[in-house]
Amino acid sequence: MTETKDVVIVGAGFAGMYMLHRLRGLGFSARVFEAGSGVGGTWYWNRYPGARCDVESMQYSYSFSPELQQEWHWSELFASQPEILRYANHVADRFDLRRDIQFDTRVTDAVFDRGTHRWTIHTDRGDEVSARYCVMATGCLSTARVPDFPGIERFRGKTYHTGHWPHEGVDLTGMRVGVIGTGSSAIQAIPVIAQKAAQVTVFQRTPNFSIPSRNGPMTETYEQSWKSQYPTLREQARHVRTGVLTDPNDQSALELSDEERERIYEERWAAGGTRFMAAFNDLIFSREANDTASEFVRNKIRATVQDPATAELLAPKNHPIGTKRICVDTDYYGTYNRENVALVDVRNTPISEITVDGVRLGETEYRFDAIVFATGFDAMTGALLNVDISCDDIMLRDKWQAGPLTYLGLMTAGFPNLFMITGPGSPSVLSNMMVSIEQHVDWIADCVGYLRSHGLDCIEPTQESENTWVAHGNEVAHQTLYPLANSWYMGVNIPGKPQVFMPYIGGVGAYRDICDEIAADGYRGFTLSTQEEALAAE
Ligand code: N01
Repeated sequence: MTETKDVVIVGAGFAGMYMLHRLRGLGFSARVFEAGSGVGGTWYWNRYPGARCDVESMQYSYSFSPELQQEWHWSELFASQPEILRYANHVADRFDLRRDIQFDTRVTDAVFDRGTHRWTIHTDRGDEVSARYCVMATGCLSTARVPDFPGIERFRGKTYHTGHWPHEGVDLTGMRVGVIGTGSSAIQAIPVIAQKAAQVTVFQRTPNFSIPSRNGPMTETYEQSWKSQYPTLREQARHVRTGVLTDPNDQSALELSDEERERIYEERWAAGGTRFMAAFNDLIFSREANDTASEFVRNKIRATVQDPATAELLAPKNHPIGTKRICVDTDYYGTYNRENVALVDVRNTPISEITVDGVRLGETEYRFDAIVFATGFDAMTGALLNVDISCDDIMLRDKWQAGPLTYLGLMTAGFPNLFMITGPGSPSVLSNMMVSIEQHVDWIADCVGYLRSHGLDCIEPTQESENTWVAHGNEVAHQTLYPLANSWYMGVNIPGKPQVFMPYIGGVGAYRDICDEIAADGYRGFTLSTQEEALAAE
C-alpha cells in the first residue's frame, strides 16, 4: 500500500526533528524515516569514549523554543555525547515527535514524477510513500568510512569505528589498542582510551592543530548570563561568520608587534576552544598571518610533549591552521607523555595491511587486541548519494559525478521539490550546525508554505542560478587558505572523490541574507509552477 504524505523527511537528527516540528506547525503531514533506532543523528551514532561537542552547549542547542532553551540545563560548558543524546530525546518527547518517525528504516530510493509532481520513496523495510516534497536531513558526517586496508577481515581482535561505536559500550581496560587517524574524533578519544588501555599506539598520517577546550562544569552565573539574554545572543549568532559567538577581534595579526600578538594568542589559548581562530580577522585569508597562529600552536605542542621527536611529529607543518577542521581537546598533547602511549608516523611508510594480530607497516608489525578506526566520513555528499535519487531517469550521483552542484546548498537543478538541509554549497560544517540547521529548516518551511498559499506545488532551481551559485562558492573559497589543505572539506579523504571545496565559506550571516533576499524576491533563481503549468510546458 502506498502511503501519501505532504513531505518525507530522511533522518531524525537535529535537522529532521526540527523540520518535522515546523511542518506540523504549518499543517503539513510528514513521515520521517531514520536508519537508527533512536533520534539524535550524529549523537546517536558517535558514542566513542570522550565524544563531546566542541561548540559550547549554550550555543549548540535549539533556539526555536524559548521554553525549551530556558528549561534545559547543560551540566558542562561543552556537553558530552550522552548528554546531547538525552537532550535530543527530550526534544523528541517534549514536542511529541516520535509518532511520525519510523526508526530502523533506511530510505533506499526516491524517484520524482514530473506528471504528478510527487516523489515516490522506498525503504529497506518495504515502505512506499508518495510525497509532494522530499527533505534530506541526512547529515554531513554520517557515512562512516574505513579505508580499504588489505586483510581487515583477518584481524582476530575487535575493530571499531568511532562513528559506529557499539551502543552497549566497549571496555578497553588492559588492552593493547591501535588507533588509526588523528582527526577530531581520535583527538577526543585517545586521552580517554589511554586512561584504561594497557597500551595505545596511534597511527598518524597528518597531524592536526588542536586547542584545549578548557571544559568545566556549567556554573549558575554562566548559564544565567546566557539565559537572561538568549533572544539577543541567538540573534547575534545568526549573523556572525560561523554562527558561534566567539568574541572576534577585528584586527589583522600583522598589524601588531610580536609581543602584542603573542599576548592575544596566549589569552585565546587560555580561554580555550575554537575562539582561538577568531584571534585576528585574517587568519584564514593571509598565509603570513596564519603562519603566526600556526607557529604559536606548534610551540605549545613542543612545550607540552616531552619527547622532542614525538612533539615534532605532532606539530602540523603541511597545512595552515584552521584549513583542516580545527580540533578541540582535553589533554590531547599531554597524553603523549604517558608511558603507555606511542605515536607512529604513517605518512612516509603507510599501513600496508591489517594482519591476524594487528597492523603492519613495511617490515614492522604492531600487535593489538583492538583497533579503533577514527578514519572519518564520506562527508557532505556520502549520505545523500547513498540513496538512489532520480528524476527524468537521471541519478543525482551521476549529476554530481564531478562534485556536488546546488543552488544555495538547498536544492539542485533537475530535482524538483527535493530539499537538502545543510547541503553542499551552504555554510553547514563551517558553522554552528544548530544555527545552520534552524536557518535551513525555517527557509524550507517558509518556502513550502509560500507554494501552498500561492496555489503552486513545484519548485526547482534554474540551471543558470545553480551555475552562478557554484561559481560564487568556488570564488569565495579560493579567496581563503582552505583549499591549501588536503581535507574532507575538499573530498580528499575518499579515493576517487572529486576534489572541490564543498561548504560555502561566505559566512553564516551573509548567507542568511542572500537566502532571505531570494525568498523575498519571489524565490529568485527558482522556477515555481503548478502541475498543469509544467505539463503544458512539456
Ligand atoms: O574524521 P577526520 P573525524 N591511513 O576525517 C586518517 C566532526 N567532529 O571522525 O588527515 C592513515 O577528521 C586521516 O588522516 P589524513 C568534525 O567536523 C566533530 O576525526 O586524511 N590514516 C585523519 O587523521 C571533524 O572534522 C566533533 O591524512 C588515515 C583521520 O583518519 C569531522 O567530524 C568530534 C587513513 C580522519 O579524520 C570528522 O572527524 C568529532 C589511512 N588510510 C568529529 N585514512 C566535535 O564536535 C584516514 N586516515 C567535537
